[in-house]
Order: sequence, then structure tokens, then C-alpha cells
Amino acid sequence: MVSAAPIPRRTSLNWHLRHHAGVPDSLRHLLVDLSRAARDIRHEIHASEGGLSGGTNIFGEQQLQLDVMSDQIVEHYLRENGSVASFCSEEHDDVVDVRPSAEYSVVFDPLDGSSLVDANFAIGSIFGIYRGSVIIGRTPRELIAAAYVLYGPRTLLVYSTGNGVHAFVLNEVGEFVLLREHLGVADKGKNFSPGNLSAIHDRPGYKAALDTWLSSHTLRYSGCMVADIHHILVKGQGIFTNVGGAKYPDGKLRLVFECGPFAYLIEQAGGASSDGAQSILDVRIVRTDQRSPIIVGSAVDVEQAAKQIGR
Ligand code: AFP
Repeated sequence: MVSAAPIPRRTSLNWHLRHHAGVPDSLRHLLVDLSRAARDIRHEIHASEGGLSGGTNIFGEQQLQLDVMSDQIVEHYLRENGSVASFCSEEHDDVVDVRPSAEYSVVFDPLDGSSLVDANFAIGSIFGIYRGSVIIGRTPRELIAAAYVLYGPRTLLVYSTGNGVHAFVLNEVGEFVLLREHLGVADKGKNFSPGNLSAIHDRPGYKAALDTWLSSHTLRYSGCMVADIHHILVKGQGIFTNVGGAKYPDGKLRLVFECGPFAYLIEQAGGASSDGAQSILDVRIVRTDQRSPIIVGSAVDVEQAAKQIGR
């Protein structure tokens, strides 16, 4: 008998979305298009000199920065997709309308960690998807999907549509294939990843949390949120912070593009998120460039740190 749905040799992202996540075709197509954008961004990272040499190539010609190029790549796929009502990204000041009657709006940071490009550290892209055309006034709890792509020695994509967190690796023919299903985060962590560290001078609670971790945890910090939170998901434990101080009163990271999608992914994996007072998933979006303190990772560590640090 011929099976209606033959099992592929390696489970592709498309297959996983269809048979494991069971999402509507329109959402599946959108996530697959975002993975295509990531594949193209990965190609630009490898093929261009963007960001490596201060904006000029070896001929002294001005180069488009990689973050701008990456933004244009994602925008191209979003406009082509057909199910995108609106989007906003770190590279745009406002929400951009595409087809207001369409099903989804997409928030994204096309290239997180762009200041690390010249150092050749790992960098990433972050995506969140809401139903409908409206982004302002929502909370990240209303996300229906989130994903990130980590461009390191290998290119990895991690996604959730509310049914666990799953990791894929880009193969040599440009397809994301399944690496690990149902990534989980234990209640207690062994690693810490402290961003906006100068805030310890302004915030005794952050200094106290840091002193605790220095004697109980191991430091793992790269300066790229995607890489640092991926470390937590892959090791199955840890805590990441970027909290407010004198320079950045609400921390350095953006609620819409960075904190919201990662809070969704970590909570999906059994971890917790906090802005010091409540789950990041409950923080209302009032502006696209809104920053939020973030404490995210192993639930017990997050709870203790939120008590120490506060909002
Ligand atoms: P860039 O995109 O400007 O390199 O910033 C990266 C980032 O937004 C995020 O990925 C890091 O977690 C955070 O900044 C690093 O913040 P600190 O400089 O406070 O460590």
C-alpha cells in the first residue's frame, strides 16, 4: 500500500510544521518563508564583507551594513508571502502595513548582535508572529509563534508554535532539518549570562544577584542575546539578564523584537521570564522601540533574581 504521507529521510522544517505542530498552512508557509530569509541572510554573512571592515570593502567601496541587508531580505519574503498584514523591525521606526486584511503581523530583529560582526562572533535573527494586523496594544502572551536563527559555526533555527520548542540545523543544500525536539529548561540553573552589567553600580539588587551567581553559577556570556539564550535552551538550564541602570533605565533590549519572542520560547520550554515584577509575556506593547528589563531562564533562578532585582 502506498502511504499518503511518506516520512522523509530527515525531518524538514516544513514536515515538522505540518505533521508535528499541525499549524494552518498559512502559518506554515510564513515560517518556512522566514527560514528562507534566514538562509539568505546566512549567505550574505558568508558571501559579503558587510560589517567586517567598517563599511567599506577591499576596493574601498561603501558597503551596505549587514543589518540593513538582512532587514531588506526579511521584508522581501514578508511582502511576497501574501498572509502578512503588517510588520515591524528594529530597522523601521514604525509598524509597516503590507495587506491590512491579511492574517498575520510579524515582528523581527533581522540581525541581533550586529556590533559583533567584525569580531566574527555568533549573531542571530529573532521573529515573532501575531494574529491580525495590530501590534501596538498587544502583549507577547498573544504571540502565536516565535523563532530565532543562530548564525554560528553552524546555522540553527529554533521555533515554537505553542507545542514545544524545536531545533533545526541548516544542511548543505539549504534546508533546515530537525536536530532536537522539545527543548526543556530545568527549574534550577548552573550558568549565568548577565547583560547591561554596568547597572550593578546603580542597582544594589543586581549586584546582590551577581554576587550570588559568582559563587554558585558559571559565566556564559557572548554579548549576542540569541547565542546567550540559545545556550540556556540547549544546556537545559541557566539565567540571562539585561536589567535597568543609569544608562538604560529599562535595560537595553526591546520588548517587541527581543524580549517578547524569547519570553515566549523560554516559557514554552518550561522556563520563566520576568521584567522584575511580572512575566514579560504580560507587558503591554505601547511603542515599537519600547525597552524592557528581562530576567529569563530557569524558573527558580528567575523568581529569586526578580525578587532581588525588582522592576
Ligand atoms: P547589538 O545588536 O548592538 O550588537 O546589541 C546586541 C544586544 O542587543 C543583545 O544581543 C545583547 O544581549 C545585548 O545587546 C548586549 O548588551 P550588553 O552590551 O549590555 O552586554
